[in-house]
Amino acid sequence: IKPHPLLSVTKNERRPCSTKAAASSAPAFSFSYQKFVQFALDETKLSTSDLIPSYLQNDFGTLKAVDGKAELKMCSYQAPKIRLLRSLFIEQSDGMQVLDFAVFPEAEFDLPIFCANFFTSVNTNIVVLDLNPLHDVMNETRYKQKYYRSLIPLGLKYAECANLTTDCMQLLPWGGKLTSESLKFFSPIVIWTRFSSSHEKHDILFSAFTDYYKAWLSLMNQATEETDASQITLNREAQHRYLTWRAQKDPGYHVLKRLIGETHAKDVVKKFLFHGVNELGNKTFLDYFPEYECEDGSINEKRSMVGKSFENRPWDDRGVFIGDTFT
Ligand code: BLA
Repeated sequence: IKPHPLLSVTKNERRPCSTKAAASSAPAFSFSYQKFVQFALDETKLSTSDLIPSYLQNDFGTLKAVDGKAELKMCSYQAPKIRLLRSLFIEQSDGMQVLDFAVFPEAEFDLPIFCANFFTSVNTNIVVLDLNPLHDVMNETRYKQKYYRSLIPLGLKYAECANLTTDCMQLLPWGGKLTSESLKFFSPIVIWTRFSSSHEKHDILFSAFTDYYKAWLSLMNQATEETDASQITLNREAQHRYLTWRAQKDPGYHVLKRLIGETHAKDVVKKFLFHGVNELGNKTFLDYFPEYECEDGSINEKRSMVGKSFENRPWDDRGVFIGDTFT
């Protein structure tokens, strides 16, 4: 069997902006998500000459964890079609690393939201990489066709192998059951995977990140501004609903709370990571997700009301949803 071409990805060891090499107590091999951020920034600048720092940079830069063992580095930008491009990179001396990188379009564009969420600990990596759909891709075909039809081969490159021949292997296989509600925010090309760290896997992940990011930039370059006010309102509300979900239920929150305490964690989530949750709309979490309401009117702390499901990838190789439908 020929080795898969992606298994010999060339190493790109450029050091990004303000990053020093990994801490001295870094794990067996040194690897850093910071190069992902640098790639994305360089590539965005090639696509849009108008990328400028966001005013959020004044309040969200570098933070030290309360125990002094981890550092959080945040950066944020905007551009004519980009409401917010922001990145949170966390590095802890025991080898834990986190990247939360997202790009949110302006409401005049119905572009997907670029989403890269990577959590690495000594034992495991938890990865979500996707162009999260702004609108429904399960029941409506128009939006799905508009953005994902041409991207299905890209999804298959990393997630599938069933129909390929000799060099077939699943590079980033489906990560198993997940919070059922999350799936509605994912696209047919989502990469949801878990793996133990290795050079190979991290190289493949970098390759997937660069491919997905270039695909997103190309959609952005082609996107034309919506002028119909009611469509812009729909886009804005869809983005607000997405931000509301993530600001309330993101699995990263508990890690942030442990690192920087509850007050800072809430600020980072609501004012930085999911900035817009207080600005783009007035609806509350329970307006969007009423099934989370407790008898006393508070929000259920559980991440999922439905439970976990989707043991296997619930899209076929044409991007048709084949999972059980759920409410
Ligand atoms: C786990 N993170 C997960 C899981 C998903 C995501 C799907 C698997 C657990 C689950 O079923 O929910 C990611 N979920 C997402 C994303 C969306 C979503 C991106 O709904 C978007 C709509 N993860 C981070 C950050 C940290 C992090 C920044 O993105 C830490 C600061 C940690 N994620 C983290 C941890 C777990 C996890 C520790 C395992 C714990 C758990 O399963 O709850």
